[in-house]
Amino acid sequence: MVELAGELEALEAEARQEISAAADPQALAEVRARFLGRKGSLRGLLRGIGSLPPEERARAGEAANRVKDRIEALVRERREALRREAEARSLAGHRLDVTLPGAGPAPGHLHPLTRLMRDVTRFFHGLGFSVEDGPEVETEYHNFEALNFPPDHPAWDLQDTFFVRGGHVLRTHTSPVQIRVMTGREPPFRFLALGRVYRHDSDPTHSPMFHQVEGFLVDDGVSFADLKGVLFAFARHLFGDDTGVRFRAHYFPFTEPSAEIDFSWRGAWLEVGGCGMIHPNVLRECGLDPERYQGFAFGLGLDRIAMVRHGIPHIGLLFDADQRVLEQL
Ligand code: FA5
Repeated sequence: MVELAGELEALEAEARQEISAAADPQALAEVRARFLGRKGSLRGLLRGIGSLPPEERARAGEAANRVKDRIEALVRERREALRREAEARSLAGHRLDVTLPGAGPAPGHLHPLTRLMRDVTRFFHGLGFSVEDGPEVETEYHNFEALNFPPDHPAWDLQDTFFVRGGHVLRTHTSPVQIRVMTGREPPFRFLALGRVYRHDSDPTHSPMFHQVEGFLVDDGVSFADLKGVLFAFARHLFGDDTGVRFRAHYFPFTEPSAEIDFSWRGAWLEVGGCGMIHPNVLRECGLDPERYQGFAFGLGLDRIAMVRHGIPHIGLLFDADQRVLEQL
């Protein structure tokens, strides 16, 4: 019996040492199995109990059970200590800094064309132009006839028109706003009209729906030089002080003389629109005396300007509403 007590004591001391050395729950489970498992050291010791006299057997059994309970308690303690250590390590690794700024929703921004239209409007406000509006479903009269397109003239096809039943079209340009604004009013006029226009047209630089800005000024003594001055100032506002402007003789039924306008952009010429002195027939159609009043008008494509400003290779990218593209603009 004395011998057994000594062996139990040694076993307990050995278990205590190994338990406190177990570095993780897996190692701890192995230590426990080695000492208390079915093939463990304690069972091995107890096998000898059978050879003891019966009165000693019970005491030996009790002593062994006490050792077992103590080892179990040590394992529990160590398991709990390991759990606390792991928790402390995890907390230290995932430290929460409550002073960091929160992840708010990403701020949106205005569409590049909206920004451009606001910029254009602000610039022309500075020159005394105010903004007028017109319908996108327009009468053939305002879109063509009143602008001096002869009826059934092939010029109607120049603009690849979308026809709507009942003498209406989707406006092919912003010029009909000239007619709506000038009719029944007395000059001086200084107006701007911006918005969507439509043409049966589609390729990397042409879209069936696009945007124009129309500017027109009517007064007495207005000349082509005034038109040039305004467009030069506008080009420089848009693209910088070394921007060139080029006028190429052209034909529009509603202006005479007429020109196409190019702005220079990084060494290349970019066709931005058309312009000219408002045709006497148009002034007359609006009830104005062409002997007394002269005016200039211009119509520029805004999408092209937005494309070069942002380096967009295909006009469709402006309208696809692709978040990945718009976020870059
Ligand atoms: C006109 O639309 C005339 N109304 C401009 C004008 C106004 C002339 C006042 C005289 C006086 P044009 O068809 O050239 O002109 O179109 C003007 C500009 O719109 C073009 O230079 C181009 O920049 C743009 N544009 C034309 N078609 C498209 C299209 N399908 N997609 C994108 N931009 C276009």
